[in-house]
Amino acid sequence: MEDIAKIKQEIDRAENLEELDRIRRKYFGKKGSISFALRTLGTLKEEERRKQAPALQILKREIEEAVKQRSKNLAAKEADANLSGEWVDVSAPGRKVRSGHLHPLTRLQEKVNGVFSSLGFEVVEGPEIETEWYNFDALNIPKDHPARDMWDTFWLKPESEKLLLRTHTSPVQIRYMETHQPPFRIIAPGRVFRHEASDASHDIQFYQLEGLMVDKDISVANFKAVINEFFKALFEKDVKIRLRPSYFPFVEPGFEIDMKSASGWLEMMGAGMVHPNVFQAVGYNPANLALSGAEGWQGFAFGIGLDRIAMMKYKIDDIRLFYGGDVRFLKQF
Ligand code: YSA
Repeated sequence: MEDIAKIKQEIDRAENLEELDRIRRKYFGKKGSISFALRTLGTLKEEERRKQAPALQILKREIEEAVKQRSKNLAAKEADANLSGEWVDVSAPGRKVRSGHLHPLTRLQEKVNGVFSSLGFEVVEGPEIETEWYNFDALNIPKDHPARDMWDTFWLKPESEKLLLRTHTSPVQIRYMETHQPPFRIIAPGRVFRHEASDASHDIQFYQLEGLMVDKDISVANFKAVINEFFKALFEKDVKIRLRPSYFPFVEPGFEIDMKSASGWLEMMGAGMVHPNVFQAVGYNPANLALSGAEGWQGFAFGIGLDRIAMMKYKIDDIRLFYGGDVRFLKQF
């Protein structure tokens, strides 16, 4: 008991955690005296061991408890001391937290999706890696057809598998029609890739937004109404657009839509009335236009160049700025 009292005093006199740990090791470390006494218990004669063991256990428990208590007190003291050394200057100017924001093309895509949603279009998606069938054949562009040159293609290895990075979002038309029945209206935004020289209005990757509306008695007039509404809602003013006759194998008739800018007309999208061969490729019965079309399906489709729309909306004169990763450019949005 005398020992216990002495050791406890020693523990209570420890002025910091470091000193306390030194005392703890003195008794409980590998070579500590209490550890040693406990270890040697086994070497004592039975009678002697019976006498000493209970006292030693009491000593061990009491000292451990005393160390624990002192450690708690010292830790609380040290925490207080640390806090009193800290202070806050409430008059100092705050540190500004810099917040990021969406890329201008993502913002534009969200806006465009919103406009088409308000016109009753559902947003769908398709894969960026496509098969030759969806990117070309099902769209009435057979092998060796000169129209394949319009979509300079990145083919994936091994070439025998005929996989490619989609050159336009039009394959989503086929994927959707294969699993859905008309009437419907959809848009499919996404990234496309072309193996072509880049300049201020062309890049090797860019964003398109496919649109497709299929129903009975759909005409170019419906397309014009939708597209006029789209431009008005997006630019929040009347903008000048024009339809130019053009050729895409998956539409008949086909056209391109240009928008007037300060520097002249800029091509924004391709479009047209879905070709009967495309409807046949997905198992739809196409309308016979010669017989007024009442029995079959008709539809219009379009593919908007989203980067070009963004260039017009945000007054950007070089498409490559979108992909340069220059923070000085991105910060302006
Ligand atoms: C046509 C008829 C339909 O029924 C449906 C869709 C289409 C569009 C067709 N799939 C297509 O890709 N046409 S396109 O080659 O003329 O591209 C469409 C739009 O993408 C262009 O009007 C232009 O705005 C944009 N574009 C084309 N090449 C580009 C580009 N934008 C940036 N960089 C390029 N290299």
